[in-house]
Amino acid sequence: MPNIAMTIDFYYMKGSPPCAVVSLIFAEVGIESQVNSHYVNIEANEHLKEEYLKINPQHTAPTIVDDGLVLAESRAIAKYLVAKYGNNKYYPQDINTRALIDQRLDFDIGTLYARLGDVYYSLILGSPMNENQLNKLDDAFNILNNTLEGNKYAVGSEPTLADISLAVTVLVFEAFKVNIKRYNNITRWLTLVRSSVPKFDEIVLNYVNDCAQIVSKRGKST
Ligand SMILES: N[C@@H](CCC(=O)N[C@@H](CS)C(=O)NCC(=O)O)C(=O)O
Repeated sequence: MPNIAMTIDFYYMKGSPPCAVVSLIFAEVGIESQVNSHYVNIEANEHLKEEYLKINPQHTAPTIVDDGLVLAESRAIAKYLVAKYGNNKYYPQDINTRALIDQRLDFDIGTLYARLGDVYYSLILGSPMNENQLNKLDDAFNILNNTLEGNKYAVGSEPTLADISLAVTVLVFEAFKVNIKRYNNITRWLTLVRSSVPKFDEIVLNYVNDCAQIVSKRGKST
């Protein structure tokens, strides 16, 4: 286990895919036992309380505080933890490999996960997905499916942060009953990532189940 002097404070929300990415990285780099988790209850608006805004004015989770460093944004946190505690396993130092990993991470957060957000908000507001949203979703899946054509993982022949990040997003889509089976490469790759990143299912499925419950609960109450 990497030697860390202090505990890392981890502010998280239930059912949050970005928090799932960070939780999984804690486990993968072997520092889970040194993490001090703080649940931020979004339903009680705890993320908007002064105390939390002092830590993260962006009022999002995940946020970590590690030896005085305050960091928000799940993918930035993931890169930091892997670089600091994981000897760059999942984020190799080769410039071209990193550039491609960064590209996939940006595609995830800016396109695939963003489109998941559109679907998610429609669902919790109780409105059906409109055709434009569905076409955009299909477009994002096709881009990922094409990226994976002839490739074992999202970048290269070993799992990286790109796979962890994208696979969490795709698994959440599945929980929303989006049928991913017709995207052959994604289906094949998701199975591989789930079996080759040791704690993937153990950590991520809890978040996915909570996320699905929140959607069905809020969908019904509107
Ligand atoms: N891009 C951010 C998104 C984080 C995010 O939006 N988290 C949600 C929970 S899933 C949140 O904190 N929502 C409360 C808010 O935005 O005020 C990341 O990857 O960390």
